[in-house]
Amino acid sequence: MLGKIEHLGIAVKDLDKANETYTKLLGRKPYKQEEVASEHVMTSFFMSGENKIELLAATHEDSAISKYIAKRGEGIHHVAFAVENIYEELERLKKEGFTILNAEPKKGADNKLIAFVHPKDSNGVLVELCQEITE
Ligand code: CMX
Repeated sequence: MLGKIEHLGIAVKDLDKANETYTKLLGRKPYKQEEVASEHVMTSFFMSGENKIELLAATHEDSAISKYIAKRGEGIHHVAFAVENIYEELERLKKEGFTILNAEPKKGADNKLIAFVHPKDSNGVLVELCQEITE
């Protein structure tokens, strides 16, 4: 079973400008900025109450974020759900017929193991599973 919404991912063209906008909007600064080289993204994270927002900007033209913005413009890119055991959940979702975009979970931003479900299988929403890395 999936847990709480861990964060919302928002695709942005210019991370510095978006940081300024979201700092004004939320009334607080990002608590961290982190590059995920394997995904060709630079991210920044904000808390709003108990909720987390991730801004994502492409660092390379091959990034999923560049393609997304070229096709659909800036906006909500993915919804991430916390899971306790990502391997078990991926097996469950595969059996349910969802297309998993990663052969294996991989290390994402903010100390998480992550994997994605194809948006075509979830009503146009890219779903991310994320499990806290504890060791
Ligand atoms: N949400 C909803 N739909 C999306 C989407 C998204 N984030 N990204 C792409 N799509 C749609 C496209 O609009 C397109 O729809 P149409 O067929 O109706 O035109 C379709 O999916 C195919 O899109 P595409 O541009 O041809 O892109 P690809 O098929 O090459 O890749 C996807 C799409 C989702 C498989 C790929 O982006 C992916 O593997 N994403 C997971 C990894 C990722 O997003 N990494 C960046 C974030 C990393 C992080 O959070 O750290």
